[in-house]
Amino acid sequence: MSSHLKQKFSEKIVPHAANLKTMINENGSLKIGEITLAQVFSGMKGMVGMITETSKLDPEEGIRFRGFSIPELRKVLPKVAGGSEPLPEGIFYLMLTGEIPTEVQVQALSSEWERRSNVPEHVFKMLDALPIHTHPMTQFSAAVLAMQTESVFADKYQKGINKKDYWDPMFEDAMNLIARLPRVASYIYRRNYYKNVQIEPLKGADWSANFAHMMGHDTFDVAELMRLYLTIHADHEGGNVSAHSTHLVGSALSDAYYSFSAGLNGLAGPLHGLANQEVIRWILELQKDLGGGLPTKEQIEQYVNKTLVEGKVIPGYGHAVLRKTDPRFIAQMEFAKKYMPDDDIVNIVWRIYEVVPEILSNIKKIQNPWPNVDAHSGALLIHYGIKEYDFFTVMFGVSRALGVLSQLTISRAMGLPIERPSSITSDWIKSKITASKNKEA
Ligand code: HAX
Repeated sequence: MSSHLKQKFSEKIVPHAANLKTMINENGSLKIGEITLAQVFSGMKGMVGMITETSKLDPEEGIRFRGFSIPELRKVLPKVAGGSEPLPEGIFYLMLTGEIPTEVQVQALSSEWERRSNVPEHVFKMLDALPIHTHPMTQFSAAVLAMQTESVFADKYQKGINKKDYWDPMFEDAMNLIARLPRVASYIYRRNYYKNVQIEPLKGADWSANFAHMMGHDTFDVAELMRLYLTIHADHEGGNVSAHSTHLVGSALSDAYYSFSAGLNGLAGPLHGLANQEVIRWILELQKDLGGGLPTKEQIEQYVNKTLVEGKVIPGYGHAVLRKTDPRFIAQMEFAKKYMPDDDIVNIVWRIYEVVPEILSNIKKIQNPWPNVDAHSGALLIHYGIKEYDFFTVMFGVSRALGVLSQLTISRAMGLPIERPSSITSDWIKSKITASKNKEA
């Protein structure tokens, strides 16, 4: 065992997986839901179809990580000296083991990630070969894939490994990949926006502070924002596109690099993670079109209606599961109230929040008129000079790795099988409807 965390994970997961097997053997025929035709055509909303241990989303209350809400985690997870935001190392520990770590355990994890953070040279060469206009998310996903050369899982599988031990090399891959992500992401950032002038990592820093440092934004406040940002974006149960794609690809025993790269490709969609870039793009356009400064509520209202008439979505609003304001939005709002209450863009975000829910709730088809995590995040970054908004989803991706890779490791320990749901044709449905009508007649 190379680390305390690995030892702890193994002690918890091995008996847990065995207990689950017994539970399923004894209760496998228990019905936990019914599937309607409407659900099949609604992107499988509300269908229960997979196990995710790391977090659970409540439509009214928001996300809970192993039972802890975001406000609770901001209180109980370890922080740096003088800081008030949680270290994302802590949420990773929690998601893997179900326990809140101590400060010492979190520091040990920071040090372990530092030791594992070396990125092979070919990854940078590959990035440098891509045209500079390549979207940062494409670069990020390609870099993760290029690092697949380092997969311990793929290597062990080729050499022949017992199924019951799959989780061990997957744990190694998850830890190595997470450790390397800030270096890769900041390389892309500096390549794209700072003429490829790169900044060497800090020694002895936590994961978030080091990321901010390598991006070239080196103040205590930015490191605090980074800690909050990387904590709250980490996981949102299993059905969202990035988590589900990572899980699906991993179920074929593709290693962590293949699986997470797939997850990133899903995160890059504008209805999912890319919404954080779209929010800022939309706000900046709104501000420009309305002559700059802080627009009035009436002006914002008109602009929102114009966007809707053009057949576009209001980015940062709505959610497939949530039915209330996202607690991740609230957490960021609280941060902004503390650090930047007079910032123009932040105030536009707050004014949009006063206007949009009422407009969207008057549109019958929209299930959730409230803001999601992406409605606020960009404004905080811009305040600190991180203005390159097409990079924002990369930062989301760095955080999302914590959730989906801890679940991937758990999935291998639980021996979850290859995922293979059934699909149907519309002819099949028509014949089913006819048969049911004939039965009634
Ligand atoms: N603006 C305009 N129309 C919206 C809308 C919004 N913010 N939210 C939903 N709608 C529309 C949908 O496009 C859909 O219209 P059609 O039937 O014409 O296709 C209808 O309302 C019903 O949608 P829904 O059932 O309420 O929501 P979905 O589960 O289908 O979609 C989305 C959820 C998040 C994709 C949706 O709310 C949306 O497009 N929001 C804007 C983009 C966004 O902020 N995405 C980020 C979501 C959070 C996340 O994953 N972050 O990473």
